[in-house]
Order: sequence, then C-alpha cells, then structure tokens
Amino acid sequence: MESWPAPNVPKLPGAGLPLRLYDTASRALVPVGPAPDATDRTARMYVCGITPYDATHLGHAATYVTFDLVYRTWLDAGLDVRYVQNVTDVDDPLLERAAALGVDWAELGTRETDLYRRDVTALRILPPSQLIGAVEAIPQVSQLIEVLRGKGAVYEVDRDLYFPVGSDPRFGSVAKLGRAEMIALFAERGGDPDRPGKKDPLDCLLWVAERPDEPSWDSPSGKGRPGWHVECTAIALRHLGAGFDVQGGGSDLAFPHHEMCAAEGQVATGSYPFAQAYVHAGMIGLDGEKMSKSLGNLVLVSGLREAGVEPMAIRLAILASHYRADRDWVESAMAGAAHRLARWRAAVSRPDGPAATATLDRIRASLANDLDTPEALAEVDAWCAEQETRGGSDPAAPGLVSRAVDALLGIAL
Ligand code: 5CA
Ligand code: ZN
Repeated sequence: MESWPAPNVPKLPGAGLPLRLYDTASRALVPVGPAPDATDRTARMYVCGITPYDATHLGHAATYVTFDLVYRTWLDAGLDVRYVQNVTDVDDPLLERAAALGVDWAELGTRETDLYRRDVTALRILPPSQLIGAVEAIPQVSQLIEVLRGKGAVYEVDRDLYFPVGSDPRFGSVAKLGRAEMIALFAERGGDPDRPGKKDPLDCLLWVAERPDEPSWDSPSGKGRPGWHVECTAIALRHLGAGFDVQGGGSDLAFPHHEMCAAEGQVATGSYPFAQAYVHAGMIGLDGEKMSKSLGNLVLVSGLREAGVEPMAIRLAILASHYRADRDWVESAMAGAAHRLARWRAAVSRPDGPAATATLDRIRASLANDLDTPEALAEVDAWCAEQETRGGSDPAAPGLVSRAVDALLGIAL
C-alpha cells in the first residue's frame, strides 16, 4: 500500500558509528546491521505496524520514533536500509471494533491508516521502503501455509488451520518465558489456549476459515483469512528474507507475536534465526496503565496536533526518555519539550557559536549505544548552554548542530 512522504535527511560530515541495540532473545547489547567489513551494505529491518482502529496514540508514536532512530543511525553509518512495515488491515480486533461502531471494516481500516500516515509524516518519521497490508499479503500468506503444510507443520481444528509450536525445536528462544507465563500471555494477547481440539494450548492460528458476516479470500486452504502472526512472517520472508537484521515492535509483541513469527519462519525456511535481533520498545502508559483503546486511555497524536501542540515538541518529549523504559505519559513532559525546542531554536539561530564537532561525535556515540536519547539530548543542551553563556566564533557551528539534530534525531529546528 502507499507509504508516506519522506522528510529530507541532511548529510553530516564524517560517518556515524556501528549501532548496538538490546536484543530480547540474547538479553544483551548486540551489534545490529551488517558488519563493518561485510560486502553487502544493506541493513534489513521489519517493524510491526498498526492494527488500524485506534491510530495513532502516543504509544504507537514512541515505538515508531524508536525505529526511526535505528533507521537514521544506520543511514548515518553509511548503510543502505531496507525497512518493511505491515498494516494489520484484517484481524479480529479490527473486525470487532468495526462491528461495535457499526462501520465497514475496510472503511475503518482505510480511515485510520490515512490518519496514521498524516501523524507519522508530521512527526518526521521516515517512511518504510515498503508498507504492506495484510490483505495485500494474502497470496504470500497462503504460499507460506503451503510450505508449512509440506513440512507437516499445519493441522486443522473445525476447518481452521493451526501451527504446532512443537515443530520448532527453538520455540521459546525469543522471549524465554516459562510455560505457565506463555499460556497466560497467549490468552491475554489474542491467543486461544483453551480451544478444544488443539494439540498444544500454545499452537497458533494460521488461517481462519470463512465465518458468517466476516470477509474472506480464496486460498488453497479454502475460503478464509490469515491469522495474525503468519501475516508478519510471510511479509518479512518475502521482502527481507530469513535472517534479516532486526525485528522490532513494542515489548507487548515479544510474546506471543515475535515468538510465533520466529517459529513459523524457522520451520518454513529450515534456517535459524528468523531475525538476528529482536528489539522492543517499552510501553507508554497513562496513570499506570498501558495506553490502549480497550482501556479507553488514549492520548492521540492527532488530538495533540488539533490542540495546537507542535509535532516537533511531541517528538522531543518522546526522545527525552530511553526507548526501553516503560513510562507514563505526563502532561508536564510536553511543556518541558516545548521549552527545550524553543531554547535549541534560539541557540542555532545565531550567526556563530562554540565549535560543535565534538558535540556531533558525542550525539553519534550516544545513539550508537542502544539509542541513548536522554544522553544525546543532554549533549545538545550542553552546546546550547555554552552558546548562551559564552557564545563562540565558529560560523559553521549553529548549522552543524541544526543539521545533526535534524538528521539524527529527526527534529527540524
Ligand atoms: N498490528 C500489530 C503488530 S503486527 C499491532 O500490534 N498493532 S498495534 O496497533 O496494536 O500496535 C502497533 C505498534 O505499536 C506495535 O509495535 C505495538 O507493540 C506498539 N504499541 C502498542 N501500544 C503501545 C504502547 N502503549 N506503548 C508503546 N508501544 C505500543
Ligand atoms: Zn507483526
């Protein structure tokens, strides 16, 4: 499907550093992207996209800003980036929401996806190389199910098709949870551990057979629609290939979603790992609860924009804390971010200032170290403080800071 317009990314002198990120599977900081001596200079990333029924709340925004920084850091290091994102434009939560609202599911999906495009454009998030809807990926999903069937990794329960997690000896290696915890999270996050007829409570749906009043498509498995996890497995394998560099999303996706994607992908291709690293952003909450439509505690990017909040201040507020921290959205963060933005703008609008090459080096080092944005912001603050107190005589410095903040943090001053 159509992506969104790309903001300009200014060129910076020199080159950025190789990026290290925290990998959920190995529970350690690992280098991500091609090794410095690799001949293929393309970094490959898949980030789980929205289910278009409650876009775009600040939790979504924080997660996509996080992976936007991964993209920008890779570009700065001189890499090519192939970035794929999906839109889950058919799935139970979307169909349920559409039914509750009395609107057509496809219309709801289109409307919310359009709103998402506008919000991420305003936040200066770089568009993925490909934005792929679940509906348009149905041929790839069907194909993948046939491959799994050929490996004996598909069975039927009342016409629905399931993936037996036991077919992957590495199942569990992404989130590394105990069985009781896996079953509890599976039930909480869209799974059906108690359905009679399943071989293992954790087996996940691959194909939902046609149901009354629900959309369905033809496939070798009969009429129906894709299950959730296999959508991302199929899109990632088709557009990035097995063993791509980063699978990303919020931490709510580590289990079951990324675990299931990995298991399906590993069984289908016979190779391990499905992704080199699994990177997860913390949850944004409000008053101690995860932000989500079901809890009715959403702060929408579009709502803030309508209230006159500048998108760059929203972005700066997100960057003020580390991406992996679960955190509450607090009203006061916006005031702090607006103040910081005004201060940065004043500092770079002078004709000269203190030399900024070392500031650029330190911003690069902070980002390369698991996207330490609080540290990166502190470096810009420090340069501004110097500008305010002593000033400087380097006519190139304000422009360099402005371009660094734009290229690396996505903040247009
Ligand atoms: N369509 C699936 C992924 S294939 C999905 O999870 N959609 S979503 O709309 O629920 O979430 C979209 C992205 O935002 C996911 O990466 C999810 O992990 C992330 N996300 C959802 N809620 C929050 C939150 N409160 N804080 C941070 N990230 C969130
Ligand atoms: Zn996904």
